[in-house]
Amino acid sequence: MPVDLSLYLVTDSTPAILKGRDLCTVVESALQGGVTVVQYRDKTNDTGLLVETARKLHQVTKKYNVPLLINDRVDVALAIGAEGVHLGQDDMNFTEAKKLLPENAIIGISTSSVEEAKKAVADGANYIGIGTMFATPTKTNTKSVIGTAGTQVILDAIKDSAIGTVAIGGINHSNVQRVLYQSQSPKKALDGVAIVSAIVAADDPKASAEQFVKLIRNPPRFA
Ligand code: TZP
Ligand code: MG
Repeated sequence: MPVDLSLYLVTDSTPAILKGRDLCTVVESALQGGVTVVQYRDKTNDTGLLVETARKLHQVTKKYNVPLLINDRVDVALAIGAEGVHLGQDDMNFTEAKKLLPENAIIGISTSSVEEAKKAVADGANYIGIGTMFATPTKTNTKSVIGTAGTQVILDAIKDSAIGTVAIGGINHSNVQRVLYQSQSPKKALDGVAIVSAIVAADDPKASAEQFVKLIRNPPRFA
């Protein structure tokens, strides 16, 4: 079963974004609003805490039949039986992760260039995250901001592949339709958008996710 990447939630436990709320509650609210994938992204080195939180999140995502992917940490994904992992260019490489994870695990790779995207396709990744779309305070150490034009170049380079594609970085209600519309290459569309702050930091994560779902389903009103 291919993953529905259309509204991909990436979590963030930093106080500026989570604002003291309980992560599982925020994620459940976002799931009620229509999020289709959840990536648990937490840069703490506290492995015990990561496993504990991932396990709690998994209880929630399973209720909604939505895959839970773990950022960076193949060991945590294995420990809790998550549906997959999301790996950056500096994390464990695809081949090593593939060897460790169950056959049907989902493996996504962060890419910001044609070269990285082509490698992910050749490796057999399930999907790529493409970005950074727009500069964002949520992640300031990004290699590059590539915008809709850069995203289009990457999509064009992998148009013959069935790999999933999701854009990330600075995406919100005001620009999501432009992102989806202007990034398309003639033969390869984005399958979805990955969002952190516009959902996790929202006063009402459910309402925010619902609004994204509406905007994603309705074709953009501009050319
Ligand atoms: N990778 C590239 S940008 C980014 C990540 C994890 C953060 C995106 O966060 P936001 O709040 O949706 O801009
Ligand atoms: Mg990483």
